Amino acid sequence: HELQQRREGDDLGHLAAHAISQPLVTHIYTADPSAHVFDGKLYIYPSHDIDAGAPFDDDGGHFGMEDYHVLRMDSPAGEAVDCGVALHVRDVPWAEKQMWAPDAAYRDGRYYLYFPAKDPQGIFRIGVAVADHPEGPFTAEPTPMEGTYSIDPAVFEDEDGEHYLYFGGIWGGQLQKYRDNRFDPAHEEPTGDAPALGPRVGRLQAGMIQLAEPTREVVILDEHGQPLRADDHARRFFEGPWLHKFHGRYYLSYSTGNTHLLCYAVGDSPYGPFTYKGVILKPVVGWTTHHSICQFEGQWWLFYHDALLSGGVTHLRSVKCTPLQMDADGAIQTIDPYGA
Ligand code: FUB
Repeated sequence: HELQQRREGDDLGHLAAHAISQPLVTHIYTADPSAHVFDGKLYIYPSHDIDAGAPFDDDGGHFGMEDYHVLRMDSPAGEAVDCGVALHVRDVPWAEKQMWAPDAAYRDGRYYLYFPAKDPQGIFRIGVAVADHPEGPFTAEPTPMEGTYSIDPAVFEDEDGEHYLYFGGIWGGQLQKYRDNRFDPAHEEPTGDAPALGPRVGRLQAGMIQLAEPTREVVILDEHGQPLRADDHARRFFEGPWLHKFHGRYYLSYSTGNTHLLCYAVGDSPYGPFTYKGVILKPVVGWTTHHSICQFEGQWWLFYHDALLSGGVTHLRSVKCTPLQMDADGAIQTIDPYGA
């Protein structure tokens, strides 16, 4: 079963001995870390993994998360403090279940938590919640953000102060059910030499709780300037978009899902297009891989997760961080999470 533990044949003890980093916290399971520097400290906004008792299915129904905890660190080398429950699904009027990968942003004295969850009809929507402090508690808006859908929101603040919301994930994340922002349950992931689906992007209004424009598709090109093909599973977008900027260029990074890689592509606008460049992180223990990239006091860091602590249970993951080498020519050096 594809969504169950990948790498069943792995010697987890051997991988643990060679792991390049340790979980940031071990008293709870955490995943999908979105890291930001606010007020000189690192704040990490992860999913809070639990065993909700939901059966495994091909749509990720076993990822039954119910709330978010925010982690705070004085530095990447320091201890991670669990700031407690920042938002619970019971306090989100429109949401029923599956609080998946979140992100956060700051503007004009307030903090915003962006999160996906399923509504009572089983459709993923993206909501926003507001707080006066980076660790929350966050108060959810009564309805999902208009014009959003699917999963894995990520907010990028450009140097001119504009914020852009990226989102999307195929398969259980439902992105394949949409074309031109319209839902049709008959749609599936494209196949063969058709262009792969990209994540969505839209600029946010200054108030940060609505989009300023309809979202558009982010196109990822190959080395010949052609859109990545749908059957190029080692490179095509699957889920977990993230944006960062380096030497004036925009870096889109993402998970390839069923090939278990974190990849990156580079462009000259937050809207893209982006050209595929390479692999950031080789496969981790567990089916999913999901990350963020954050600069702290001049050093770039990769925040990611794996399922080593739970012995490979794919929906019980732990967030970790490791230095990320951005070369002067703009290339990112590939990381092996187990040091080989
Ligand atoms: O944590 C639930 C889902 O698994 C996330 O939304 C995906 O990115 C994957 O990590």
